Amino acid sequence: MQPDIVVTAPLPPFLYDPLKADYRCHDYYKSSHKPGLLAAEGARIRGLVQGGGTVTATELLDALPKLEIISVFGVGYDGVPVAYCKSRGIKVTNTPDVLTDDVADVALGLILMTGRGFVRLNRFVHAMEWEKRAPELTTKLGGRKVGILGLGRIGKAIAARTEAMGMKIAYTGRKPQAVPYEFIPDLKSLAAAVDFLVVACPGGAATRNIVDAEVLAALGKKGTLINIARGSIVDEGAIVDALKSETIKGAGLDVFAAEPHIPAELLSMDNVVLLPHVGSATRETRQAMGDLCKANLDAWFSKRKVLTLIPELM
Ligand code: 8YV
Repeated sequence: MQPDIVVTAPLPPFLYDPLKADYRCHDYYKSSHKPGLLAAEGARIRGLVQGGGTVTATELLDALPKLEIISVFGVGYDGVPVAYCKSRGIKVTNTPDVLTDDVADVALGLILMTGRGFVRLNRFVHAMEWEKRAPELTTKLGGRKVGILGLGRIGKAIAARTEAMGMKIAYTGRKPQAVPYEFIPDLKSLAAAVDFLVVACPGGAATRNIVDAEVLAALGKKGTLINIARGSIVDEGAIVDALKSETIKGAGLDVFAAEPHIPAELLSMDNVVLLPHVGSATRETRQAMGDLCKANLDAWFSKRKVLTLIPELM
């Protein structure tokens, strides 16, 4: 008999269709009567599929007494109550590695777009301004310093890309690593030392709003904030204030606190580049993420094994 699984996020057809072929899927995300769905099917459900940013409430998991595995379609699992899952022996898997390069490309793109003013200059050409005057001069990136908050797989891929452009690299994190980059233990000091502060650490309670008004003040007028990780890590009100008061030079943001909502003030600013959370959004990578998300479920239900268990549960 096909295992019952519940789906709590919108999934692309290249993941959802194969899931439907092998599992009895219950679409909690689209359901207009969620309590009814849980009452009717909850006791049978053995798997849950969610997105990277999806917040899974423990109340939902309480209604799934037979749940064995949560397979996250994404690398971030900040929306999963990990301690709760551990206590119930629920496996949690994610999709690391397959998206690392694409997310790092977006960070590099945001550095180029903000530092070299490419988005503003693109608008300049479209508005026929070039016919009237010379384009602005921007900032040379070679020799500038990038500070990476969270030197994990994605942070390291960002370091490799920016290093190739002749930029200097510093980083902060829980501990120094065996890498040829400068370790600065404290986030505020890192911000003070760099031209681009790149947020690349996991979201969740431990990192909520750690990039706050003080860190942004330390980044200062020379500095640009880049975020490709989670909106929750940066105090969004503080970014708006810092940009409005020109406390920082600019920002390149792919992630936001309440996606897809973006604070109106950010939309009208010229020194901000905004993307709609597209770090992993290439056909190739989303397919690979979908394949891995399903492969984790398949391995669990056929062999009681998973491929990419999250580190906290290892
Ligand atoms: C995806 C992400 O947009 O991997 C993550 O943690 O945030 C993104 O790659 C998301 O997971 C799709 O559900």
